[in-house]
Amino acid sequence: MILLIIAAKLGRCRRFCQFIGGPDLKKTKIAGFCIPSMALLPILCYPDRRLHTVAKPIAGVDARVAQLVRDMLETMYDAKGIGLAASQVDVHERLIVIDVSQERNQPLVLINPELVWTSEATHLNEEGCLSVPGIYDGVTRHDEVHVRAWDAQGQSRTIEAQELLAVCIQHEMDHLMGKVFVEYLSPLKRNRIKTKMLKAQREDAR
Ligand code: K1U
Ligand code: ZN
Repeated sequence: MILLIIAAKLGRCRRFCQFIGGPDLKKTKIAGFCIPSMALLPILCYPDRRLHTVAKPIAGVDARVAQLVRDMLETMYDAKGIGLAASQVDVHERLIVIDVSQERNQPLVLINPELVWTSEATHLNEEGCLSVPGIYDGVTRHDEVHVRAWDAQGQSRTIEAQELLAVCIQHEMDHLMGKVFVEYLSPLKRNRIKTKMLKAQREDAR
C-alpha cells in the first residue's frame, strides 16, 4: 500500500516538473547488450533559480548533443508539451526542440537560434509552460519571426514562423535567456503563482 502511494506521488511529479531523481532511462538491445538509448530528463520547476541561467552557444553537433536532442524530444513528447528548452532540463546551452503538429510527428530542432527578423505586429496569446504546470496566461508576442539556427545535423537553416510556432519559438528562446513567461505578468500574479508552485512542490515532496 505504502509503495503504491509513493509510486502515485512519483508519477504525479514526473508528469510535469521532475525536480527529483535522475533521468529515467529507456534501453535498446544492440548485439545482445542492453544500451540506454533515450532518457526522460527531469524538468526544473518554477521558481527554481536555475531557470534564470543564461544559456551558452553550442560549439558543434557531436554525439553528446545528438543524445541530448533525443532525450529532450522524448521528454517533450512524454510531458505532452509543444516545446522544450535545454535550460528547463538544467542544461544551459542554446538548444530547443519543438513540435506543434497535431500528429506529433514533426520535430524541429533549433541549435544556437537567433532571431533575424520580427514583425511589428504583435498579438496577445495564451501560454503555458512545462516548468509552471497548471498556469496559463496571456503574453504579447510578435506575430511572425524569422529565426536562424542549426538543425540536428548541424546545418544552418532559416525558419519563417507564424501562429503557434512563432509563439513557441519566442517562449523557448526566452528560456535560453533565463526568462520564464510568468515574468511578463504583474508582480501580484507572479507572486501568487510562486506561492502556488512552492506549495505544490512541498506537497509532492511529502
Ligand atoms: O517551454 C515549455 O515549457 C513548453 C510549452 C511551450 C508553449 C506552450 C504554449 C505557448 C507557448 C509555448 C508547452 O508546451 S506548455 C503545454 C502545452 O502543450 C500547451 C499549452 C498551451 C497551449 C498549447 C500547448
Ligand atoms: Zn516554458
